[in-house]
Amino acid sequence: MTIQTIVVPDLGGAETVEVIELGLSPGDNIEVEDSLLVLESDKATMDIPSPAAGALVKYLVAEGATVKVGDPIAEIEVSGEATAEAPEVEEVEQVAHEPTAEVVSEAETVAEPKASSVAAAASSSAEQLILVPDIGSDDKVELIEISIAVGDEVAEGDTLVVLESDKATMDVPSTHSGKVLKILVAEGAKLGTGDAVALFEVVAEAAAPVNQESAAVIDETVINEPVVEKTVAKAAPADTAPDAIQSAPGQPAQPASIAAAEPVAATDGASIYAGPAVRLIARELGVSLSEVPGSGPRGRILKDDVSNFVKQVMKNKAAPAAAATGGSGIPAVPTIDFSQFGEIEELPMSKIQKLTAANMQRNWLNVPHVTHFDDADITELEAFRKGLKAEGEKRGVRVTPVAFLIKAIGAALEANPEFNRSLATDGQNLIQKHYCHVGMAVDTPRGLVVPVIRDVNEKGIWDISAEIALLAGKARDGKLKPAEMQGGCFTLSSLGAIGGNGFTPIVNAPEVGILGVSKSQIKPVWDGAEFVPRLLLPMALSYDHRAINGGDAGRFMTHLVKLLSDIRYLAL
Ligand code: CAO
Repeated sequence: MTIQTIVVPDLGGAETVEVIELGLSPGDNIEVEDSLLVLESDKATMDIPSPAAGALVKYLVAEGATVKVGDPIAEIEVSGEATAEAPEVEEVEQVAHEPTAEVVSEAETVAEPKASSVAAAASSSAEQLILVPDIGSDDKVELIEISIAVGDEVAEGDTLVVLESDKATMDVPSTHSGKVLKILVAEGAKLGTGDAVALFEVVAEAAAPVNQESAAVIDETVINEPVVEKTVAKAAPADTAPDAIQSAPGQPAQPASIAAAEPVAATDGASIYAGPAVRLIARELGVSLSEVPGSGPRGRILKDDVSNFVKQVMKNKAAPAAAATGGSGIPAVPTIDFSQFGEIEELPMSKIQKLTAANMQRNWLNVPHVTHFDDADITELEAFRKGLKAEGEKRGVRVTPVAFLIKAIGAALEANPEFNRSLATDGQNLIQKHYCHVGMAVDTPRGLVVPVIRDVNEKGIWDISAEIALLAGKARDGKLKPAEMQGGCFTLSSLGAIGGNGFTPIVNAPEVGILGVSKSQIKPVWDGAEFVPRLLLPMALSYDHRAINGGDAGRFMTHLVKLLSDIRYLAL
């Protein structure tokens, strides 16, 4: 068993970088050039490829650690042919601890061009091939604009060229600072990750190892080939030059995939702030990273973000109606990581809340709603109701305006049978009900429930009042039986005890109408001679416009207003 210690390769100028992703677990098999881990400088994200095939023994760093060139980062148990080169492995371990001294000697074993490379490193400048960084896709895309010219001084991060896919345009930033010696592409060309864009003259200060690699790569005969492949072929053939592979400090910085350093709100994969391993996972899972909120530093998308996003999507599919995302072809509400704005807490929804959410969404999406408003003058009704107080106490029954509303609704339904119908699911028929059960929305700590008072037209105010108290009590105690919540023809939602001038209730389908009642208030009303104070009850009647016409609603509401304004009509 031969253990090879992998060290941080040349970073193309960056002195220290952060370990942002450890993509493997101990024991995972890894091939040459597979991503081992991801490092990030303040400018770029770099995928560090494995220089050897084998199995990961362990990482020697943790996510979040800061490392520099030559630092040991992982141990690999090298497999097969690579194991035969055990002595070289040992050497690498030394290199890991003495990077500066060993870089040159290791680099000298890399390939023939090393002599000229070292010479280049010794001078004040060197040639550097500039490649297309990771564009988030394996496809080649069209070059639509060249933003540099020969002779230009270009800073790292400056736009070199603009690429355009069928989805987006993307600026390709320069991975190095330097002077443009040669442009290797033409507008209209198709480019992909790793393709050469230009040849730069770069300042050589920290460039020795890079330039050794560059010198090996810069070859007029191969210049238009994807350079990543050339790099592998020349510097790291697993079976022909294992010693070169093990020269981790001399490995090129170029294979590192580079993503935009700043989080950019974008719709294309290229300008999304995510490392290559995350991009790979997203591609494999078919996840568009533009929809995934990043929880890493500066909004970087982590693997966990992708898996959480997938989990969330699956959950939403399992319970689509209760989810915050759309259905029926309606665009989904984006998943937001609210913790980026402040402290949050996730509260589980009760069963009732989930059911209510599902029902409300179903009804809101299925029913074309119209809401009709009016006020009922309940001055006399309230005077009468208050007069019942003493008798109510004797009977042990509290009479509230809700009892009169339910009684009046029953009468209005009888007089306006359009509201006591449901649409047949075949869409061809209406079902007329010859019974009159009225649902009453009850606000409980566990959520909204709607017990049903049956046959309201056969009951008087005392009975209805007693039933309201009984059902509301059961609802609040969570003791309602399913049968007590079924069979409603119409629903009353009274917020009168809570407050408000008005609201538009959502029809409780397959019912076709619902009455929303707000708080009664004394208002000045013109009686033909003067303004008089009257107690007005604001009411809103929402209805399903597939089953009910505006005229039907107007008649129903006018009838209701008449019944409540003069309750003697209720006795007729
Ligand atoms: N205007 C002014 N006062 C009103 C009123 C109105 N429209 N309706 C009721 N009140 C007063 C009553 O007169 C009573 O006061 P008094 O005891 O002084 O007479 C007090 O409010 C009683 O309120 P209550 O809530 O105990 O009883 P209720 O019969 O009015 O209501 C119920 C019962 C179950 C409808 C109610 O408790 C409830 O849960 N309402 C919320 C319904 C809801 O959540 N709707 C929204 C659904 S959509 O999200």
